[in-house]
Amino acid sequence: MASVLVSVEAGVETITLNRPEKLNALNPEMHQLLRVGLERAALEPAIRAVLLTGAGRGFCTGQDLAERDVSVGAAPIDLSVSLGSHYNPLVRRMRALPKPIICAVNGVAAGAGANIALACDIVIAARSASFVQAFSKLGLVPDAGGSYFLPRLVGTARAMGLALLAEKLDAEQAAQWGLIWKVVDDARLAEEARALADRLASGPTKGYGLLKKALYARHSLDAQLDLERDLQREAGYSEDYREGVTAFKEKREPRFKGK
Ligand code: LHQ
Repeated sequence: MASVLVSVEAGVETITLNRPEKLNALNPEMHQLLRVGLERAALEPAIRAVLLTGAGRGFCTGQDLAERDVSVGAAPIDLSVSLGSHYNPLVRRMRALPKPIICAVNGVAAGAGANIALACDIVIAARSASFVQAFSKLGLVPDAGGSYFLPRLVGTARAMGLALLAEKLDAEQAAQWGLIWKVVDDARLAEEARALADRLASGPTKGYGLLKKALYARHSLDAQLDLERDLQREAGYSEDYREGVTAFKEKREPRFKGK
């Protein structure tokens, strides 16, 4: 079985991290498969939403620590190499994908695994799932976007506590703090995540891509207003805008084509 499974059904590309015996800790092969999966999502118009999840009892525990030789006498490891070649391009690719990415956090999300979840556009978690900024336990700093996402999502005080203490934050608390969108019962996670993905995959895909650009931009109000104007111009030229307005006037549900 591949260490990352990719399947496409009804406009949704599902990417499943699949090394359950290691709680889906990431190795170079997984990064490569993730890259291919996300590139496919970017290129294929038939894919209108991505659903990211993990197999087994973990979502992802970040970098595979077994790959790091830290024995006495071993050469020091330049960790910037794997950030530069794998993690940073992954997070950039996720944020730049002009289609929504839903993350279904099925279990523990630790280290870079937690922050890859936070890089998704909507995160729903099983009640038994948890988030751990495990980095400081290893003497490291939050990476894979963590130092950016955490203070913005939960404020500096909570971000600091999470990063310094590296304690597990349960899914319920994560939702209460605004780190994630919502929590569902374990038995309902797959179904709820799929329903969300289906809903987004039948939405105005072009508009979603533009709204990602707007919400992830970090500008002054002045520059943001200009950006909104430019993105709205583009959104207004879409077929889906016509359909949305027509459906409103005809008092029916819109049938978006994603164009
Ligand atoms: C693992 C891992 C793992 C290998 C569980 N590696 N085997 C990014 C890029 C570039 C540079 C450097 O850093 C980074 C950032 C990072 O992501 S560094 C890694 C950060 N992650 C961690 O520190 C998490 C390490 N894992 C844990 O602390 C525990 O596994 C947690 C608390 C997540 C879960 O604990 P348990 O439920 O008790 O499970 P377990 O520890 O027994 O894990 C099950 C197996 O998975 C076990 O293998 P084994 O062969 O003994 O059954 C673990 O060794 C393995 N595993 N995470 N990251």
